Amino acid sequence: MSVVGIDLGFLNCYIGVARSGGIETIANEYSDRCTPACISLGSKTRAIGNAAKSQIVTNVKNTLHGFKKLHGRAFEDPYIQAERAKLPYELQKMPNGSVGVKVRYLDEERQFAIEQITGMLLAKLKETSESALKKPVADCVISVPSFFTDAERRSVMAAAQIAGLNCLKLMNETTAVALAYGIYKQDLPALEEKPRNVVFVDMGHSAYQVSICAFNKGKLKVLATTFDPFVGGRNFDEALVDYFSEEFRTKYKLNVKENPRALLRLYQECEKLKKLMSANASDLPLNIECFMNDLDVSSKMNRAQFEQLCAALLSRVEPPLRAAMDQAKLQREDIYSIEIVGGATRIPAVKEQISNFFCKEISTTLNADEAVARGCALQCAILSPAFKVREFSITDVVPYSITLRWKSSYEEGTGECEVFSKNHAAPFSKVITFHKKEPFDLEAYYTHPHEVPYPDSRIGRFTIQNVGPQHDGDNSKVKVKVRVNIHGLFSVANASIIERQNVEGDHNDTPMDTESSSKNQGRDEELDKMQVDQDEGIQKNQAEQQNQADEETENAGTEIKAASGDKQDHPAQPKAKAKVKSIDLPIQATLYRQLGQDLINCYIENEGKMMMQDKLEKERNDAKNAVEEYVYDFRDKLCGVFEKFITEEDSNKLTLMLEDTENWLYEDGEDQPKQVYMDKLQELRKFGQPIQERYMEHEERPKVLNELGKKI
Ligand code: ATP
Ligand code: K
Ligand code: MG
Repeated sequence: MSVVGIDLGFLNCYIGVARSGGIETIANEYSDRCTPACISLGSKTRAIGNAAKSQIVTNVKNTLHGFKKLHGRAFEDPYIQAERAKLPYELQKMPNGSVGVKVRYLDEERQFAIEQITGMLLAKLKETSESALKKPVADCVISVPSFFTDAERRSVMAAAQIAGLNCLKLMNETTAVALAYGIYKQDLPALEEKPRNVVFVDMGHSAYQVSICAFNKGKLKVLATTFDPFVGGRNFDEALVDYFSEEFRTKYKLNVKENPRALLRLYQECEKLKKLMSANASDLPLNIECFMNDLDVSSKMNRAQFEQLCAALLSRVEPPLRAAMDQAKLQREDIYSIEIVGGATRIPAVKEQISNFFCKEISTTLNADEAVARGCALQCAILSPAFKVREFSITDVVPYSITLRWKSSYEEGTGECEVFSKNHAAPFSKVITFHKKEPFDLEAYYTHPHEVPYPDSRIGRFTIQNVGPQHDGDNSKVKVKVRVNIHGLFSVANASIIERQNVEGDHNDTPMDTESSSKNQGRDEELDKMQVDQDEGIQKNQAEQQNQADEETENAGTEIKAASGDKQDHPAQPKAKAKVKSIDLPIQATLYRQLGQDLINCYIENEGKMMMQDKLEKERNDAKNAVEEYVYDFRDKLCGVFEKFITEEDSNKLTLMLEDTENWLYEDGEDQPKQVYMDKLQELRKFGQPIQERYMEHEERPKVLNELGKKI
């Protein structure tokens, strides 16, 4: 079984694999370890990765890039509308209200959901892994920004499913980096010692994330994550683009923003210039030939000017650092080191902001491009039963606090309670007890809508069904388990009703009273009561982590715990005369922006069709190329090695035929079915084969004679 970690970047994707010798990042068919997050749809085939990137400027409307943050959002979302105004391809509202694209593919107008697009990219990364490892790949760990909400995470999970991947964990990018940092460190403090606190900073193309982790031998605990989801390398590119567009408007009277192709070229050139400025502080040129209206344009910039231009962006580096320190309740002197990754942290002014804040040199020992993928591969190896890795426990955090609100349509009254606070350990389960007579709804949402980087703060609604009163008409005790799972997803995992039976004696002696003892029975009738029964930290050792990859196993395990708790209470209390029985209740969940499995299945089927189409198209092209190659090879040989084995007349005839075939390839034969090329090749071979045989025989003869000679 292969073990793969995928850094699903906004601009650049990387694949890490665990091999017996350690973690490696693997290269694609272009010998490039970075695969651009780019998909180009054509009239015959799709190009994904490097091949697509080269089409950004030539196939403007059908080349998709910059789509990572279109996941899990409503089409009307202000972020989507702002992106829509800038993206060169067309966004489309999907029937379920989420985001898709409208493109031309196979000479037809086609619509794709964002999950399908990321699905295509992930399928490509899967294929790259498979051809490098020479075996099938399914299990993987995929990175997501720590600030991704439930809807975004679920959308990426759906994309993985469409790609045929079995995502064992969605891993927060900065946590992956922390794992890549910690697992090889031999000198971490012992468990009973003060932990080593390390700050991880990742600024990529689209976002900026900070996390602070506490390390001890064999474990890491995330203390806080903070972020600015809207600042990254692309904002610096944009600042440059705005500046030069303005300059070209006055200098050359060009309206760059109205010409999508010119604008894309300017973006590419500005990105290059930005990178050059990281290495060089002096004046650097920006030249673009035939930019617009056949005009060549040129300008220049130096680092000081760039920093001035980006002052507002640079001022956004500090707040998340400060917030992380506040949330982790640490002082600067508590920090052992600051590790930075992500392409945009190579900007000297960004580094400077970070090191100034901590009054400390920053460390660049991690591979800035590959650390996320390596961490994901390590996590995948830890989760995979097929792999032996050093034990390392990882406790992540909940990025936004989560509140449950409840009401029932049958009774008056609502209530609410924050079930997970920001930076609460995750994965984590809690059992909450309600006293109810009727089915009821639990509405989960992010407590502070302003913290969530999009307007909709709902997570989902969970209806606890089949709830009824006790035999005596009293409220029933309903235990509800809520959890944030290994992917960082919230759910109401299960619910059960505790039924009293065979009551013969004092009702008040039932075990439930230990929980409701402080309550006035009368008030139970009016209002719902909730209390957090037990907190189960479930990130203790590797064995348990493995269980968590398998939701079923884990749920079953926790359920038994909850049930056995009741049973133990009961016999332990000599006064108790009632028996209790725990019965599981059905839960109906409605998750916001969740794709239905039917739709996902349909997308899986479509991806299969597109893959088949790509495969057939590749085979067709290969068949065509084979004809072309044969023509060139045959022609070379006719005036070379074959010369002695063919009459001049035949040779002339064949040369003419080869010329005809070559012309045909550029004209009528340009676009033919695979079989036509195969037949053509067969036909050429009919002429070539006999000459080839005569030639081979001649070549072999001396050798054969030689061999014979030796034997005699
Ligand atoms: P995200 O993390 O937002 O999903 P990503 O992981 O695809 O994005 P990275 O590959 O970490 O992003 O970084 C890409 C960004 O880093 C681009 O904006 C790129 O221009 C920038 N970058 C790379 N090298 C340099 C450099 N030497 N100087 C300045 N910027 C650089
Ligand atoms: K990346
Ligand atoms: Mg990244």
